[in-house]
Amino acid sequence: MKRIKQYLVIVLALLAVNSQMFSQAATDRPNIILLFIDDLGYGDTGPFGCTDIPTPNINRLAEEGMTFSQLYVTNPPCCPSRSSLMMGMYGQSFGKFGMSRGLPIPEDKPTLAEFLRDRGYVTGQIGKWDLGSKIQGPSARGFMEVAEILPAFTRFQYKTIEGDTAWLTEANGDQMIEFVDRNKEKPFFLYWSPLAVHSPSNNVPERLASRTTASEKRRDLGGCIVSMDDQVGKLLSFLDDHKLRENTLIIFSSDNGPNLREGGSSSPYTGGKFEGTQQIGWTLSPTIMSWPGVIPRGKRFDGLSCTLDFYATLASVAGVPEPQHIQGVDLLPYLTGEKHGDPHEYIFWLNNDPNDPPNRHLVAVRWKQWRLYRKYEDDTWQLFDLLKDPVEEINVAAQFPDIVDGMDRNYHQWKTTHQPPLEIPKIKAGSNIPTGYGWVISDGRLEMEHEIIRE
Ligand SMILES: [Ca+2]
Repeated sequence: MKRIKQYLVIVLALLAVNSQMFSQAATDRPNIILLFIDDLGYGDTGPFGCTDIPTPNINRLAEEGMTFSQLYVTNPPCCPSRSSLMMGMYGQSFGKFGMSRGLPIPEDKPTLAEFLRDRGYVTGQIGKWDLGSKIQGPSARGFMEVAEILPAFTRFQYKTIEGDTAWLTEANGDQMIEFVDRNKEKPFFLYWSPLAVHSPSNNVPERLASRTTASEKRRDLGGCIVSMDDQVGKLLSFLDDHKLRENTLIIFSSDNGPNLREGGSSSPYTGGKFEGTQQIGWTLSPTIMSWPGVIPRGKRFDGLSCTLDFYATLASVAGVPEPQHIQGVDLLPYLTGEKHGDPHEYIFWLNNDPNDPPNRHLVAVRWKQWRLYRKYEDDTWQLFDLLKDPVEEINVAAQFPDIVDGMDRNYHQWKTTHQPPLEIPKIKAGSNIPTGYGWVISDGRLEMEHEIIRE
């Protein structure tokens, strides 16, 4: 704690310099809020067809923005997905081919948070980090205000300072308001990456679960989703009350598909965590972008896109050229109607880390309505027409050999961009965010203490 207070003093001085430097140039920049939910399935919120879990606030976000029907994570699950998001790169480009927790993200390229910080944004993070090596925590890789981890005694239950039991997701909503309130005069970038709605859902309070009409396990998951939706509502109300809504771009998305064992759904597709990692629902993210006055209201975008595009899009929103390493596409011209079609002609997957469990191995390509798939590199390709067969039951590879060949050729071309798999350094993976009720305030270059494991 003493260590944090020391940093606080140093950092406030740095912030004062920063705000002077950027206050002039940054006044017209919109605020950015990225809500990156954990294990939220494509079929588990209202805008994407869910009817048994009420999500009025996410519905409102969709009505005030655009939904994405074909936006993917390229590197499932949690850790690789977040690593790719924060770098704007396929994980394979920096040697990450599976879960590989503890593998560093590149040091020679800016994270999304570092990029926006260096262009005058106050950057804030709340919740789960789960990327990079242990010394690459959020305070080390660009986040200037990081909410401490509340002292939880189950995954989602924690004790308040007064000693009462409370629900973590609801506290996260309050933390979002704290951050926005503190920084509402400046351009800010808030990254909420909650533990919600990851398993386990079984401790969810009855007052939340009773708001859904879902049954069995899905009822508990539904309660967790309802709580997450409440926080979106809390955030929207605060932005409204302070007249910030028009000047704030909100991106809502998920780090991978639903947990099927918790009753999650990727309807109308199939797939998800554990038994469904070979179907498309494992990598399809229910995504919304809302920026009133810029992004059209209530429309759906069907172009092929992925979470790598968030970095490129946010660079564009910040009004500065994206760094050269970015492999994503600026989505804004597609949303405003200047461009049409697929931002990506192809999207690729290759999860073949030898340490990953068998169910997580996956090789796939998306092109037009087609999905080319195999579990291991030595397997024969299968081909699915997602327009006619969204549940991927009919392999049509034999009927369309030219399509298989073309997608295979592009897949091998993509593989030439990979770096060899990296070794995980002997530094323990895991969160280095302190436990407590406050915030770590820094310049986003904090060298956190870390534990070295010696061989
Ligand atoms: Ca996840």
